[in-house]
Amino acid sequence: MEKYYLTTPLYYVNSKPHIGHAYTEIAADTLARYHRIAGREVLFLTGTDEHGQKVAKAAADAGLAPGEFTDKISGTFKDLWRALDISYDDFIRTTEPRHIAAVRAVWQKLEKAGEVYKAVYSGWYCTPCETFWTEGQVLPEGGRTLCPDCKRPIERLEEENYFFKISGHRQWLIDEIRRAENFRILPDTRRNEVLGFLEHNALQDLCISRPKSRMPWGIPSPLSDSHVTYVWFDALINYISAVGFGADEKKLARWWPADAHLIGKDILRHHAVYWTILLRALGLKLPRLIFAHGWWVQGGEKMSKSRGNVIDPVEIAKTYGVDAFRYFLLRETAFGQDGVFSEEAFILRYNTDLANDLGNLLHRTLTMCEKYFDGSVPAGVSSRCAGELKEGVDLLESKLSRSLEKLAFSDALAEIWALVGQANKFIESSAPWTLAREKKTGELKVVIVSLAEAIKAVAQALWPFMPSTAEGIWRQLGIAEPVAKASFKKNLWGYFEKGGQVAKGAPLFPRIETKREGLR
Ligand code: ME8
Repeated sequence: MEKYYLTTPLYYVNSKPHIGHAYTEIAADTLARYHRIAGREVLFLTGTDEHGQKVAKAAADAGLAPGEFTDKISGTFKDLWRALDISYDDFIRTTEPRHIAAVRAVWQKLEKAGEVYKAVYSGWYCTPCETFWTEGQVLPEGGRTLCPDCKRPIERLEEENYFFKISGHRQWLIDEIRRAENFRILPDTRRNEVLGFLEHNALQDLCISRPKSRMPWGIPSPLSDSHVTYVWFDALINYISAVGFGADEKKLARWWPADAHLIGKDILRHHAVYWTILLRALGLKLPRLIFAHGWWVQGGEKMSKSRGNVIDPVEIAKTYGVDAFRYFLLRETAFGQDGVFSEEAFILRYNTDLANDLGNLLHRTLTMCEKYFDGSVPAGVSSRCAGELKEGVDLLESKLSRSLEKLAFSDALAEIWALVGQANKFIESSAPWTLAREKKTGELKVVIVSLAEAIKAVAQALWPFMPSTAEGIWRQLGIAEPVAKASFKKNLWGYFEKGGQVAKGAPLFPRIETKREGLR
């Protein structure tokens, strides 16, 4: 069976998750579900990044020992993923023994290969970004020195550390990115950003440790009792520690390289430059794809807990439903671009796309099944007697796979909604109420069967995005879930040739009339 290994970033556990984290997770979940029903064996990895100065500080602020604090916050991520129907296969925490062992194995392998050395690090450090900055990169402002990325104050460090030799890796990486065969960076804007960085900067060897005396909350280096691993160097290794690096060669060979690393554009360089070079130094293949999506912004700034401009995904999902939330995030903006979350925009999409277009299509169709055929999809309509929706149904799966191959979630949803729109128009143009009045039962049957076939196809295509909605539609159409999932690739017209019994339920998406108090 073909495999598909996909990962999300490991989120810092300095505070509970917001919609930015939910976004990456929902996109990854959609992709994982899509590849599963397309017949692949999927490994969907997510988890939490638990070491480093930022987390240690958050624990101290909360008055808890780091381990106690990270257990608690890591748990809130797991709870949210459960609430949002995230079907991850593995959740890795960087404090787990399997990960710690792999990080230590990486240190040892690099040392053996002569890739690490000790020297004095003299430069700057940004704790919110957990990033080292050189003198030339930082922003001096009014007597303070700011991080060039997040624009917050940073501290000066002068300490003995270990370095990983990366300066000689520039040219092959540029060549690989340009070739874009086995290793791709998407979208193109991000690929160009990485190429620009590599072409205009000399690579500086990467500092990969912190002195234990200053920052004890990290994985001890096997090379020195007085150093722990720099948090980014620790965290990136998760993508191989979870698949057995240093412990289970067979598992590693089965899953590596990753098919897709989904990340936000904030951590592109760490993945596209430092991670790829580390892989090369370890003799491992590069991932097939790094996709850096855009940000949810609020008040012109990236939504982030430390800026205090976050929206709580739990609240949104509780108020409007998990699937509506999943739909909005993936439909509203193209995956590579930034998006603005507003409740007005959310309600508009909900009422237009979900309540009106999709909800009404199902409701009207099932009402006609009840009214004209005793609650059934009538039998006896040959699949050769196609009906005008057939072409849209036949093409849906290939359109979907073309869009999802590029992680164009919004386009994929637009394709599905094009069929929904076509089906709604078909109801108007075929006027089944007239056919019923004029007792044209044969024609009426073709209309109802066509609509049932189209809705079934819509639900199948929708399942990766909105699993419980799709399952609800199958239930109302009287289709068993395993049958619907198994037949995804052969999403063929003709399922209702023998008819079927429907079970109309409550509307899927009751209209929202008023905006809730208190949300922006
Ligand atoms: O960077 N919009 O963790 P993190 C969209 N631990 N996505 C957002 C977002 C926003 N406003 N805010 C966060 C780290 N994200 C490291 C990663 S990986 C080995 C280590 C999402 O908790 C997006 O995926 O800061 C981003 O890259 C990630 O959360 C950063 O999460």
